[in-house]
Amino acid sequence: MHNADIARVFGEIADLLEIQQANAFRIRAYRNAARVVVGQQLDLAARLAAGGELPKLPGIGADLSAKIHEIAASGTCALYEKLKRQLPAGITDLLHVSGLGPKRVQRLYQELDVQTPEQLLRAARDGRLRGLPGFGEKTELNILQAVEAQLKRPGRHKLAFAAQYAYAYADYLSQGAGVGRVALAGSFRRMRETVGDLDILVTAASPATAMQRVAAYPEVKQVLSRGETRASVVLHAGIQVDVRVVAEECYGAALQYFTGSKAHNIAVRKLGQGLGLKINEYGVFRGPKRIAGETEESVYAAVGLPYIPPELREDRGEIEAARAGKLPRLVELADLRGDLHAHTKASDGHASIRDMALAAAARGFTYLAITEHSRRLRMAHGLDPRGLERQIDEIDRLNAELSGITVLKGIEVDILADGTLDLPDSVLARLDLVVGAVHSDFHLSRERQTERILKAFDHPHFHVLAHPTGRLIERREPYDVDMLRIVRKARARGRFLELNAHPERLDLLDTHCRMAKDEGVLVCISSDAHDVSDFEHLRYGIGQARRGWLTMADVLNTRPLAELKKLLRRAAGG
Ligand code: DGT
Ligand code: CA
Ligand code: CA
Repeated sequence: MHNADIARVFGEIADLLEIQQANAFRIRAYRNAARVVVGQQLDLAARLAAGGELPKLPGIGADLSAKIHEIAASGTCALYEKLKRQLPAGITDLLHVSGLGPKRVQRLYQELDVQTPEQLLRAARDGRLRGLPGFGEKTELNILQAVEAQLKRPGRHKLAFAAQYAYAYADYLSQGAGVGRVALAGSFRRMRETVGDLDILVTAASPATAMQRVAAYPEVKQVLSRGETRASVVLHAGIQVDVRVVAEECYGAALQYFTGSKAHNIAVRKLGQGLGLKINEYGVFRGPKRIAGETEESVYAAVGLPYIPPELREDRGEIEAARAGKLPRLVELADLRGDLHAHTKASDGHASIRDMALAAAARGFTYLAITEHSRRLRMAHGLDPRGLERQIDEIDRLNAELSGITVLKGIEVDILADGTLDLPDSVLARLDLVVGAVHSDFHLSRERQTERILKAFDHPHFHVLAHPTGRLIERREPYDVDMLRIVRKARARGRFLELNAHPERLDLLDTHCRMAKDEGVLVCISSDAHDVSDFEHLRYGIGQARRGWLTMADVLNTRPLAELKKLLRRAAGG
């Protein structure tokens, strides 16, 4: 049991309670517990198993603590089992169909006995949804399309979810007798937003001993195949892991090979062929003679290239750029000077402004923008003008007292369907930073959705477009917009695009980052933190930015505060 497994049980409990329309506070308590548990660095189950105590966790009292003990020990808890007896297993999958909330899921179950996405698809195709109260023909069509899209998607895992298992397994393997190096390769190393499976490379004096350890890992549910130097296993979390054991001198060639992407490898091998070289996972060969392979650098050098960072290895022009000496110097986590999107208790966050600011300062940040939701988002306790005015005053007082970090006054204001903003100009004018976001009317036509955002860019106080496509990874498709028009308008008006680093979002997409860079629009990499631990999200945002070829110069929040303020003022003036 890892933290993510405990969190998954809490998340399922919250989903099931939600379908039963239980008390909202109770549901929130379980959602909060899931979030807090998954955000812990310490492996809770391991600590308990070793006879340790649970650390104090925010919002987790005696009852939830007892449940953590129960789940850590047995994989489940009595409440979860009880709820699963009341509702069919798998019904929570329906909540992940875009456009279906708990009320609709319950109605579908009660009226049509729909329990799975497949059954939902059939019911929608037969036109049985439109008769239900609150559904209608248009809703039926939207649900049909959403469920079709969901069923078509191959089962991939979000990067941040996979990371919990990846590092734990790699650690375990590296503690084996005679094990040299352990590296995570594949799409995980390339920081793709989702991974199909994990690929782990191990060097070991004795492959047989290493292989035994691979299969003996307690998290392994099933061994799919096991040879002398390779194995594929499935973990209890449902993730497949491919492990390869190679000799120490092959490490570089093997790492290069198993990092991929396949398309990148094919292009590198072709370059090698042109030079009379053969490249495989054991090394680079001229005839029978091995000329490189100990390090990745040596493999690239053999074909006349500098080292190419894994995030670029997609055969999207990186080889040509490398040949021409034009590889970008990619942005790094340490380049960020601050964060421009965070929530506090005042809307749907969980910490005070002060605690968020101190946590940001502890990471070495010199500024943090507080950007609560605006009033339209009632579910998230969005602020009305008076609430925002109060927060502005609070931030002024706090800034007078804090040193080393500046709290910027911001908002994540809803862009309404007609392109106007959800708060009056008079209060927006008092802010350092206006982040605008689409949180409603996802189904507008491409033309109208694009116009809506372009119009928001014309607003005199607008700065940053938050999570520009609105997609939720593996859960909600992006809304339909013309991104090139948006990028060009941002350029013309001096606006910025956010790369939201929340593990569910990673939005801008990598290709859009590159488009923004090519068009000269700065991207800000933002955590969307709802708690002090959420600045960790930025790691994944940086990965996505690097996949989008961004350098330090392409990123807004690598700027020192004074320069940032100048850029924001210029945007507002333009
Ligand atoms: P994924 O797992 O779908 O997220 O994507 P990858 O890139 O991790 O793909 P995977 O796990 O099938 O293979 C890992 C790496 O191994 C891949 O990126 C490149 C290398 N590889 C796998 N199969 C081949 C192949 O047939 N030819 C070459 N050149 N490389 C391969
Ligand atoms: Ca893989
Ligand atoms: Ca694989």
